Amino acid sequence: MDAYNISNIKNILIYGDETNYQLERQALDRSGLFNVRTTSSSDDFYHVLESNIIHLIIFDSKIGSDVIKSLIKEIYYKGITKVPMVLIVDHETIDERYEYFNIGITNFYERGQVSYFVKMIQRIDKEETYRKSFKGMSIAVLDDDKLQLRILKDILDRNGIVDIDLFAHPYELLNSETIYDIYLIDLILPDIDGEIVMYELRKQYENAVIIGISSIEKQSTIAKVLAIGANDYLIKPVNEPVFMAKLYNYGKNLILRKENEMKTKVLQDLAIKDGLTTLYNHRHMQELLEQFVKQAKRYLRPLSLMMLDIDDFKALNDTYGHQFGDEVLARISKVLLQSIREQDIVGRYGGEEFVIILPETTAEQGAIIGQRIQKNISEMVFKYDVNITFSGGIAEFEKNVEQLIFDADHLMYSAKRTGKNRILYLLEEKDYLETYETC
Ligand code: GH3
Ligand code: MG
Ligand code: MG
Repeated sequence: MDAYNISNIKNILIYGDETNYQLERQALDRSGLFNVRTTSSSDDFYHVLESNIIHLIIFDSKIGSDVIKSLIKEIYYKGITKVPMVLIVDHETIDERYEYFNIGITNFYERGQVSYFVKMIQRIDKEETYRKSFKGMSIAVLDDDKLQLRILKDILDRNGIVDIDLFAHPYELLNSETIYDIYLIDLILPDIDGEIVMYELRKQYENAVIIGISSIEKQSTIAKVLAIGANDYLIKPVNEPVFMAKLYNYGKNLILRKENEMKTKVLQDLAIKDGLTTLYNHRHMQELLEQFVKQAKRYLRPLSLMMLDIDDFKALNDTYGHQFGDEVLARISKVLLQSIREQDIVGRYGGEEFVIILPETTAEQGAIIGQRIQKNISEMVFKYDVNITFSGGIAEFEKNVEQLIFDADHLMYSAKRTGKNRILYLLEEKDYLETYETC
């Protein structure tokens, strides 16, 4: 569904004596998520790292901090890509852990909490995904001081962020058509104050991350910038680790928000679409029809409704199986979509019944679409030399939704009754029995 579900951690390398982390090893294997290599020789360790892609390294603290330190030093020395590094700890103090953290250990795992072990790795994995997405964020930096621009760009470059645009004048940024994820705004600028720039940006982009950067340390200034809608305020010269950590946190929130928006969209789609054909479902078509009827009424515009039902579909299912029937329904839906005009809306009304809303269309004009559908369906080639035909009815709006559906349904029934494989529509004054025409 989305990029956030792709896992980054597949190949894991563990350094240490396996008898000390048997349970953890088993948990990894049981999860079926990872390929695990273990070693307790430094030569083998480097060899594996150099000849394989490893996504996560786990060290067992039982092998001693000196060994671990020299292994990590060597990793950096050899220029092996940085990956998350977990340390299995027992009773290490905070100070000891801090020392490990400083040499590059990213996560600590308390030996024995096996049920948490795989979850922790999955959490690291997710964090890696955020880091990757974060590196892809677009950032605008606005500062009239070229040196400052360069300093900030260097920091961002060093941290793997590539999508950076630099602006030396506020109007350049305000007139830019590009929408950025993150805005870094200097406070003192020519012509307009940075505060006003931030205010304008916030007005336009509710969700953007806006950070003020300035050498002004006055609390009242900071308060004002934050009140205007900036997410944060940093004092120059920025401290790189703090700056990046803050940026990462804001970026992560942005990613989470986008992720949620995407999930909501998927859920909304599920609620209005039919799973097999991906056409709108009955309920949604009903809602759309009501909206279109309102419009047609208000603006006195024509509106037609086409109902279609596949002929003898039960027999097809009975002969060739339900699975084949499903394939036919899915393929027919695509052809229906290709046969309509841009303004028309097609939905699956029920099992093998479809409905098409034809805005700005009289029944007579709708008949042209009916013909096209019949032609396109008749040209489809199916397995077993099966031929698919439709019976249908096209009714034009007169009074209300119920009348429209009733008329289209009635015509469809007449089409069935008079031999199937035809779409009927009413010409003018209706007499439900006799005045219809065939497409
Ligand atoms: P008629 O020409 O009178 O419309 O006959 P028919 O057989 O098409 O109509 P009937 O209403 O008797 O049967 C409809 C069949 O459509 C029965 C049902 O099994 C099949 N059907 C409904 N929904 C699905 C579906 O999602 N997949 C498949 N494979 N078949 C479906
Ligand atoms: Mg039916
Ligand atoms: Mg049918």
